[in-house]
Amino acid sequence: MTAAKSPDALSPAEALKREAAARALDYVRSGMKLGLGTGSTAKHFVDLLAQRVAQGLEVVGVPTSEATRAQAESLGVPLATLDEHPVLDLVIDGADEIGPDFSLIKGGGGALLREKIVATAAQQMIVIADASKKVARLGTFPLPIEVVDFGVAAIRRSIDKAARAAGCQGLLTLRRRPDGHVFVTDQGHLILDAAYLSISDPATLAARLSEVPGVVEHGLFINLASRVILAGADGVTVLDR
Ligand code: ABF
Repeated sequence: MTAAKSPDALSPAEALKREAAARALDYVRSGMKLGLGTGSTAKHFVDLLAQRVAQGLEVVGVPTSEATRAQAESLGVPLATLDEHPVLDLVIDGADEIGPDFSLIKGGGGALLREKIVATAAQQMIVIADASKKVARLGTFPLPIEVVDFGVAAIRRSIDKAARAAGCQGLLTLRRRPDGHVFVTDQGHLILDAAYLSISDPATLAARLSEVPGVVEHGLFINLASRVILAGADGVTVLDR
């Protein structure tokens, strides 16, 4: 793995993510069992956490993806599995959109299933992001829906029906990797990205999608985050629910 860039070399957008990640360290204490998120903002957090670990902070991390596992391992952050620590003190993770009541869209990085399992196992979830992720209504970012690799055409139809019942309609696109191959999650599933554009009732949509056979998980995180740390041009803001 290449060495992390020094903060001076970061683009303005990356610098904001790093600022949010740095503030999250204020909430980490020695002895904590920590869920480690996925994505570019969470990557900054793991990088900064590793620096504290090197200085003597004692924590154990449970990664939400193979990418985060590899990063944390390479930086010397002690890791464990969720089976070893089924209750975590805190998870720090990024998000694709942060809506009212801290409802979230997550899964742009493809790790939503493990992220949701880890967030549910944690006593507290802190979301770190640049301020552009905060929105008045969820849905501009396509909603990732993780499905099994069987009967995808039928699953799509069921998802459409369930979404319509929650007031949402939009194209479902099978996610592909940059090389054109179908994207497969760490758990061996596929992802359909749903372009709903506007989700007026995230809780109802979440409930409807969860009822669809073949849907393993979706990227709506409802009532999971309790604190959001946003970094913008005017500084870092900590919001609590
Ligand atoms: C993960 O990383 C995902 O749930 C979310 O999709 C993404 C956010 O990525 P980034 O921090 O790179 O914007 O938390």
